[in-house]
Amino acid sequence: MKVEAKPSFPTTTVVKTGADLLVELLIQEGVEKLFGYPGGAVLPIYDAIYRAKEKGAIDHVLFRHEQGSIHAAEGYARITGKPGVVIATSGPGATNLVTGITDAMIDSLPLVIFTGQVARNVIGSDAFQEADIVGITAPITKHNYQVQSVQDLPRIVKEAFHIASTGRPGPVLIDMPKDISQAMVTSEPKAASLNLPGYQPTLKPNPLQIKKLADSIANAKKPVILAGAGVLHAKASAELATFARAHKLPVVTTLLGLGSFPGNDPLSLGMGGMHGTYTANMALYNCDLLINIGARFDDRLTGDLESFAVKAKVAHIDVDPAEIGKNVATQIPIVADAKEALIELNKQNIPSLDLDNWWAEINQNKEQYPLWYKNHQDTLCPQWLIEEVHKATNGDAIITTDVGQHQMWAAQFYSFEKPNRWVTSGGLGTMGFGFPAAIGAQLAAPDNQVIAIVGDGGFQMTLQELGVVQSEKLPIKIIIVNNGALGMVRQWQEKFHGARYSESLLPTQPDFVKLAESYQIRGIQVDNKADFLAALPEFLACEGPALMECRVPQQENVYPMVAPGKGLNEMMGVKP
Ligand SMILES: Cc1ncc(C[n+]2csc(CCOP(=O)(O)OP(=O)(O)O)c2C)c(N)n1
Ligand SMILES: [Mg+2]
Repeated sequence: MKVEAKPSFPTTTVVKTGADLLVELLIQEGVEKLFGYPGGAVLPIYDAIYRAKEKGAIDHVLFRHEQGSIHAAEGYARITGKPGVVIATSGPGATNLVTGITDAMIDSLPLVIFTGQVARNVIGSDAFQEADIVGITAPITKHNYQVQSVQDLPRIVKEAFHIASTGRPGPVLIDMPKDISQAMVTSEPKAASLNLPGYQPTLKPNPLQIKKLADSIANAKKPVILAGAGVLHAKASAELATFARAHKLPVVTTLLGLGSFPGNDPLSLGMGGMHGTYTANMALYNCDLLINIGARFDDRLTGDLESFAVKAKVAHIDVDPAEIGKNVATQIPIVADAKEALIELNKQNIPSLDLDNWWAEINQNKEQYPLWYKNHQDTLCPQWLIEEVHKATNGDAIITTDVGQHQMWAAQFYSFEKPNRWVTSGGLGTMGFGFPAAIGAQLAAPDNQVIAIVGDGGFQMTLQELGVVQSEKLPIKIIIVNNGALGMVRQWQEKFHGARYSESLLPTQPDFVKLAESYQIRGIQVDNKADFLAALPEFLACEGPALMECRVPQQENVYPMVAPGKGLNEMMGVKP
């Protein structure tokens, strides 16, 4: 491929610009949707998008803020397993992506992000809208690039999609100086081949380690599986179910692992961790063999590490070797893709286990200490409303959330029976994630019911994306759990800061119904059970988008809870 240095004098042999080449490469990668926002440094790319869009070769969704575009791309990636592709301009456009990039990194979501950059000859001169996005994102991307020659573009794009979506998925950023996008490509580029000797994720488990785990299972009296998002990334739910059922193993899921194993299965103990079930946490505390499949022993899951799984031998299956032994000493490390490991485990000849005593202990906890809440007569209880949404959708809707109390209630009370129905910001805990993520999920799954369950606080961080719902005519349903507060902060202040509600109450709020209506979205407000039940069927069934503001009591707390610094065996607020 030859490159003409001076773009202003195209020769007759010019076939396309660097930007056209970029868009072509995206189409070759199978990209159907771009999530983005234009600006000076990406004008050539938007010109190329215009041409490709006219031919119907690619679609672009215009957001109202770059943060919205990247959370939507995360929602798209979570539902499809394919990289979400984001475009933003240099400087403020690029820095507006930083929260989403960090979110995708910690929750292992595949993204390929293109940022515009000032032309190479002014990089480092504090040029207009210049920001060192490669430097800024070095610790929050799986990999990043700045393109130095248009000839490198085919290779870089190919590598970026490969790195983002293989092994432990994550975000990859490509910084595109404007002169590269404008460069004239004078002959057809050769297709790039992958050559990444330093990046070879281990997918197949070591057979000796699998055998060691099988032997440990055969000898276990109190085994438990901890299923994390790695099971979902590896599309290994069926293999997990076969494994658990073959040996009658109890299954705890992490917050991000919800749906990797059916929440209504008798073998399911529900979610573990800070707001997990008492049964799940006591099983993690008392087990003698902990089989972690694709979870990263996050502190919200483990509680105090000093008392975490202290009686157990720990096996950890993870495609990212850096996760194994990071927080919890691990006796059986297995570096592998969760599906590959489960396929091998399912071939092992493990004698049938006698777990009757273990199950008796677990089932007694299940019976005596289920998730609970005070179900007041008429008051619209947030936990109850989530149970009603579950009933009305047969547990089949895609649920996205913001971060806070409503997120924990959704995790607790919308029993996830199927994989890829749950889109939440786990590791970073990003308020404002839920609504734009729902947009991405709906674009990924146009025929699914998508419900964004958001907080009154979080929704106000990204509600500008109502404009996208309006323009794209997306049938998203938005449920605002309005407690007039930054509820989770209020709860911690109540419990741990002497009920001094410092800056956590939201006494003034917009009229959410009018706000929705101003975007031609149906809006309704309810504040009691009867009105909620009367409105719900039509709300869910209506063809277009709709927003329901649910006024719930401010003082409601999320229970049970492992207080900060406490162990999983020290839960407060379990059912009396
Ligand atoms: C971007 C961001 N800022 C601050 C926080 C800290 N934080 C965690 S939960 C929460 C309150 C969320 O309020 P709301 O969205 O109304 O949800 P609720 O807890 O009331 O259900 C805050 C401020 C955060 N997680 N993310
Ligand atoms: Mg709130």
